[in-house]
Amino acid sequence: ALTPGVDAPTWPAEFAERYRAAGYWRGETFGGMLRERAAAHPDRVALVDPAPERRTWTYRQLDERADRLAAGFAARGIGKGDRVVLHLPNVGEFVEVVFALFRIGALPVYALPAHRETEISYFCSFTEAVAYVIPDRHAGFDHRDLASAVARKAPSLRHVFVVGEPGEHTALREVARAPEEPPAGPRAHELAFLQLSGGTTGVPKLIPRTHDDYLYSLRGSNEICGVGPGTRFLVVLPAAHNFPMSSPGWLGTLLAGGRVVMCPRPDPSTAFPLVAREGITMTGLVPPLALVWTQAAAAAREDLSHLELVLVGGAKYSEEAARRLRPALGCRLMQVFGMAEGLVNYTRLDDDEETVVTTQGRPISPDDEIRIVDDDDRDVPEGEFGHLLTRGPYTIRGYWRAHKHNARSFTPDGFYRTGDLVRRTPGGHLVVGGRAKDQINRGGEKIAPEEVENIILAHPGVHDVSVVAVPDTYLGERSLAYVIPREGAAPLRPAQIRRFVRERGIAAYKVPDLVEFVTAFPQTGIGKVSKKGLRSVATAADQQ
Ligand code: J2J
Repeated sequence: ALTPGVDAPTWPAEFAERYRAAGYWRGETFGGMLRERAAAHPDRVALVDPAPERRTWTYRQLDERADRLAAGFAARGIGKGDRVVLHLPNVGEFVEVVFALFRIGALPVYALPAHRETEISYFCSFTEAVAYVIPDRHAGFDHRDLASAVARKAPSLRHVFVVGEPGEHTALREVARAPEEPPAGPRAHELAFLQLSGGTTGVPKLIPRTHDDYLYSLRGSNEICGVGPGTRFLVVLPAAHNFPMSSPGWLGTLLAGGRVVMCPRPDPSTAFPLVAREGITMTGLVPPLALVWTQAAAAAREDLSHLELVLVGGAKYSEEAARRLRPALGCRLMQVFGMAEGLVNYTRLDDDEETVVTTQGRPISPDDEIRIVDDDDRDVPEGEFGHLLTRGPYTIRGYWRAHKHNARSFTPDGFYRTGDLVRRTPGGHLVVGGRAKDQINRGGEKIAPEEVENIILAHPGVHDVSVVAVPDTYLGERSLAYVIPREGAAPLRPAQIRRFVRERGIAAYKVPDLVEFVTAFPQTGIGKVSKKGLRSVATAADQQ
């Protein structure tokens, strides 16, 4: 399960050789990386968890903690290649557990805090996970009950580890034990973890990333963003998401020997005091949050002067909003257009203001291959919009155990079909101009309409449903479910559909924002529902 190529396509040998020769892939693992950092500067603070009372980990303490937890996991039979679904909010234990799993070569599967029974059961069953790691309660929700329900459904699950009070499960604090002989860790070309795709299909796809490829993207990101030992990075977005993890994120900061500070909630009233108290220099935000921070900064009494750089990405950031960020927060702005599948683009620190506010940056690597093509995979004329295809030293060649889907998401020569529509400026920067994939980008949170449609279709009063994006001034997009009621069924109200979806146990951001009842969907030539048609109907309605 660990070797790329078995459960997912990997880079052909000639590419791997090239990436090694270029010095991108250095044969380093995450476990080894932390060991080196701890040897180089053992007493420097690596990690701060400010809530409820402030806890810190030096590099040596984090390294020792990872060893002890790794020993405890190994003693419970968790070994190389095993999958472990990690469902923790922004707490220090997130980092401890991840490095413990890296040490033994078990693969974290990064669930988002918002995920609920539908998603978690799927991750546990599909990956045949042996363990599931949760907080006791978070944001008013008891994860222990969720874990009990999931354990009944996923036969592979042998352990539930709880940060806090364990209930009927195992307390994470009981797991650590003195390390005996160090376990044979993973090799750098093997998988490090499974990241989640935003998704366009009924179930989320899993993204297999290796130590080699991910560490390269971190090194590249650190150089571009100027991350160093003095960096203090605030993890505002969920730590499990690829953006705050790697662009340059908490992993990039640890690689550079800097300090990671966990932010329990993203609102300015929580984050600004932390920025001031912890002397935060860098963070990453999605556009709606950047807007909230920009507005709140005017009235803020906290000292935000340590903040040097804010990265904004995950969804399209409007030019007007981008122009206001720097004056309001007194720091520099960098736009980032990335994806968990690999390719990450940044504007650069030496780009002029126009480039920073009007483009989404250019790739990390000179070996990131970019193609911009029409519907028939032919290159469009330079400067015109087209589909973005990419291949490179940290972009996957296929999803994990999804061979059929891979044939559609990748070209025969290994380019990933991002589903994004972009154009390239004369300066080589990309401008995102929309999307061809069937996905809703709700302020950076991705929704696969098919997943929500499948749930709504289970409602007895529903004949058919189509979920589409509608424009929204704050979030960029919201979701709208067009529902065709079943003939003869009792009349439905929108709230009933929304409640039905919520009660199925799904992430709250996937519950349709709006529900409308219709008698038919717009049709395309071949008689299939036209999502594009539905979107334009919705847009027109929105503008009335
Ligand atoms: C427009 N669309 C964007 C942007 C992502 C860094 C930053 C973001 C992600 C991420 C990430 C966008 N403007 N600036 O992993 O490391 C949309 C595109 C893209 C999809 C990927 C990172 N930045 N997007 O958002 O895997 O549609 O990663 O294909 O969640 O988000 O989503 P995701």
